[in-house]
Amino acid sequence: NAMLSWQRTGFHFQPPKNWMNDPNGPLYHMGWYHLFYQYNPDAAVWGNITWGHAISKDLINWQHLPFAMVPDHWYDINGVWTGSATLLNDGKIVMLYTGDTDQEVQVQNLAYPANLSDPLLLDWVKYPGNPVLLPPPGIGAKDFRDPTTAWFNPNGKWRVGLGSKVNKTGITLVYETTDFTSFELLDDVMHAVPGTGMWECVDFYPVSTTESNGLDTSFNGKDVGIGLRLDYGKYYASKTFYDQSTQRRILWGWTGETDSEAADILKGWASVQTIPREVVFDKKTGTNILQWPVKEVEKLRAKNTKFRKVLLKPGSLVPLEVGLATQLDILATFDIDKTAVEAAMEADVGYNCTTSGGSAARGVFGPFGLIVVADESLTEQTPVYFYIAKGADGVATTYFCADESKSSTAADVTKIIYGSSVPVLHGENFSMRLLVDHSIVESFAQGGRTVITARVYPTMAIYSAAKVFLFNNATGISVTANVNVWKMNSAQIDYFPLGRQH
Ligand code: DQQ
Repeated sequence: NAMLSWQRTGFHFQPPKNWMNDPNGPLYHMGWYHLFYQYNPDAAVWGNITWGHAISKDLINWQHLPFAMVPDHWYDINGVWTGSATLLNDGKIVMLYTGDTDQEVQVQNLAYPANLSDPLLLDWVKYPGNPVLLPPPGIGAKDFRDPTTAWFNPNGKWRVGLGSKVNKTGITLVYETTDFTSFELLDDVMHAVPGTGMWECVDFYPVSTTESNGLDTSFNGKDVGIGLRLDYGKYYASKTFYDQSTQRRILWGWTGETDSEAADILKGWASVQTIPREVVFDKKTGTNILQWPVKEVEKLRAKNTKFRKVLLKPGSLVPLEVGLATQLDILATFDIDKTAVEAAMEADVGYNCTTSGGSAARGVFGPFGLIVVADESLTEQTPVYFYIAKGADGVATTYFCADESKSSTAADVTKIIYGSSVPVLHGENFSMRLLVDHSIVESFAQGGRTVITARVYPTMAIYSAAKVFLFNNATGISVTANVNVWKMNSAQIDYFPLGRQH
């Protein structure tokens, strides 16, 4: 079926077939990036969870290796669940992960590479004394999972965070250890939020507020805690690691399918990982972090087409001739006189991407942006756009949205209009970057201050029928657009034992 085979991505990380979920234990070792992931070897739905394993020199081209860990002990027989790697000061690597036991109790287990001098880290040993942690008193047997990377505390001990809940309050438990086999639970939780339920895949890491490099997890600095959301779209169970070779903090995230399970079974696979993102603090706003696709993805950029100073009058739609538009990297900037807009505009209170009518609902100052994965007639289309609204306080707020509502004519697909506000500072134009890869669209506004990952399942806008447009549905402003479109080559994916020959 052409429609289903079109959905498979060209440059996002996917196993050859079957179900994948959370990224696990990412790390860099002896010249190789390692990614482990939750995997079902037997089907395109969740189950039999095993650790898939792949390596890369550049975070983009991958070699799949044999499974790192399979459910084969009483303490993980119902699944080798999510975990994280910690690089110790003596160069050793420890992996803590959650096992679902024969009694379906969530416990924490320790594993380590059999041979640290193997750059591929092919063989993993499960510690004979597993499990190393059982649910503590007061914590439910099914509410205790996903250990973080450990960080070195000034008291000379390692600390590990774990997601849990008490009643409906999501919490992060913290344990202290020196040897990763015996642990002591600290009296205080790290963080708790009533009403959020079970916290899965907690990730805890420092971000420098003064430097642009990433920080090792054990970096000890001042707490400036901010409550931000990483991605407003389909994005879950994310996990970072510190890449010591380039001094970057790199973020992985799992993007599941939003079509039906029956469709996943038909196509034989489910889920992708987002393009790894570098995470830095946004010194300009002082409030946001910036997420940006790692620069290595730019190696896949092929034919480039530029569109300069395209004037978009109110209500305009401009096709961008780029040829095959199924794998793209798009940079677009939009210029309007924002100060004049702010002065002129009436209050437009309560805009909300999800509930305000999507790209078709016209306001005075938006929406304007790009339309991707669209057929010629725009029966199927995925617009990604800005919308400027003025609050009751008189302050103009810019929203960044991705509208899936017309992304597919198929009925068995979830179609959401995603988005949130994004800071646009004085003197900045409006900018967005889109990574389009068949059924996934990752969108970054203002250098990565607000990010949205969407999944799209077109039935008509596939292969050469997929097009790109510029649009301006604002009634009150003209917008000038500058667009740079690259066609993206596919990543190179090798399967074991090819990877051994390196
Ligand atoms: N996925 C894992 C769990 C984790 C959940 C099981 C989050 O460890 O809590 O596959 O997607």
